[in-house]
Amino acid sequence: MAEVEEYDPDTTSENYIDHITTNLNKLKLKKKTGNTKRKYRGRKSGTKCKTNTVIPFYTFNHSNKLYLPNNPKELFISKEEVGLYKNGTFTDDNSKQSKSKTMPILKQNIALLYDKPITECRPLKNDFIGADLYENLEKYNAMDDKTLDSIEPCMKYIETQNVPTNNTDEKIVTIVSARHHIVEIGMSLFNSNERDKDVTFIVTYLDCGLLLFSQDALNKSFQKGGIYSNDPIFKKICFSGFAFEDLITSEDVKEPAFSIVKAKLNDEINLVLRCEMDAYNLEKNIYSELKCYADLKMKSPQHRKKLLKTWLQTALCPESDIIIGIRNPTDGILHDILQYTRTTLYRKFNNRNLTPFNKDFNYNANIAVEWTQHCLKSVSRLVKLNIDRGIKVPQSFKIKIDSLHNISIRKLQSTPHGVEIPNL
Ligand SMILES: [Mn+2]
Repeated sequence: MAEVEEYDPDTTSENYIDHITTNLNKLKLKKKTGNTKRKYRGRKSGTKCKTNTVIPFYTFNHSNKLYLPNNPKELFISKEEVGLYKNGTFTDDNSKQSKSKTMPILKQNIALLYDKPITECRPLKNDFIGADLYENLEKYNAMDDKTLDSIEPCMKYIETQNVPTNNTDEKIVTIVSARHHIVEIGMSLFNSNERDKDVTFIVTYLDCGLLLFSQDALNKSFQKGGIYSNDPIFKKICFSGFAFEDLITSEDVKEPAFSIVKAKLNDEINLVLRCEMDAYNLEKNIYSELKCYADLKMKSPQHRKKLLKTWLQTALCPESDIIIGIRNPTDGILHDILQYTRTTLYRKFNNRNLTPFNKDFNYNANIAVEWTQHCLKSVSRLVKLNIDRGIKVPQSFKIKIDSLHNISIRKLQSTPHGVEIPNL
C-alpha cells in the first residue's frame, strides 16, 4: 500500500482539502477527482469545508491482513457483566443462581461438550442429531423493531449508578447501545459484496456524558432482511436458528434475556451494552452463543465472514463459547453440533494454512478489532466536536460510515421519533 501522511486534526480547512486529495491520489483510488473534492466540502459549494465532520478512511492505521497471531487482539481494556435483564426487570445479581433463573439453560449433554476430546463428543450429541429444524416454525416470533433496539435494560443499570446530572469531565463519554450496532459498525469494513450500502445510525448526546446509539429508521437498506424477509425459503433458514436454540436449551417460552455489560475502550470511552444471551452453561458457568449454519467451508469467503461476525459478537458480551448446529440446507435435518471457544473459532477462520482472501482484509479478526476501536473513537470525537456545550436538551446526530469507510456526522434539527430518552 502507498505510504500516506499522518492525519493532523489541526490542519486548516484549505490545507485539509489539499491534504486529502494528495493522499487520495497516493492511494490511487478510483478517480473522479472533482467529486472527491466536493465530498469533503460543506453542503453548499463554495463554503469552507468542515474539518470536524468527516474522518477519512486513510486515517485508519491497521495491521497487515496476514498478521495472524496465535491469540487475537482484545477489543476492550476491561469488560464486566453488571446485571441481567428480562421482562422489564433488571437485577444486579449475576450469581450462578440468578443466571440459571433468568437465562435459557443449555441442556446437560451439550454443556458437557466444552473441552471434550472429539471421541467423547459423539454420544453426547446423539439425542439431538437427526432433528428436523424446518418443522413447526410458525411458533417462533422475531423481536419487534422496538425491542430489538431498546436501551431500557442499559438505562435501568445506569439509574442504579447515581449518574451525575452535570458531566464533570467533558472528555469522558459513555456509549449506551444494543450490541448489534457495535457489531454492524465493526463489520462495515468487510463490505466488498455490498458496496452500495452505507451504515448509518443515530447518536444522541445527553449533557451527563451519555451517547445513546439507536437505529436510523430512514435507512432502508438493512430493514426487512433476514428474519423479516418475505422470501419463504430464506425465512425458513433464519427461523431454523430458533428451532436449534429450542432443541438444545431447556426453556419452552423464550422471552429475550439480556446481559448488561460495562466495558472500557480507553481512558475516554466507556460502554454500557445490552447483549441478548442465547444460553447459559451451568456446568462451566459461561454463556454460549448459538448459531445454525449449513456445512461450513473455509474456502468460501462468505463463511469466513459469518464466523468473523460471530467472533466479534462474542467480543462484546461476557465470556461465551460458540455452539454451531450444522443442518442440511435442503431438508433442515441437523447433522452435527460443533463447539468452539472464541480462540479455537478464531483459529478456524483466521488460519495461516488457509489461502488468504484478497479482498475484505482477509476477514482478519485483529483488523476487525482495530476498525471497531477506530469507529468508536471517531464517533466520540465527531460528537464532541459538534455538540453545543451548555445546552441541557438532548442533541441528536446522524453518523454515516460510507461504503469507502469514511466516517461522517450530521447534526439533526431534533431527536428523531422512536429514540428513547431516559429521565435521569
Ligand atoms: Mn445466536
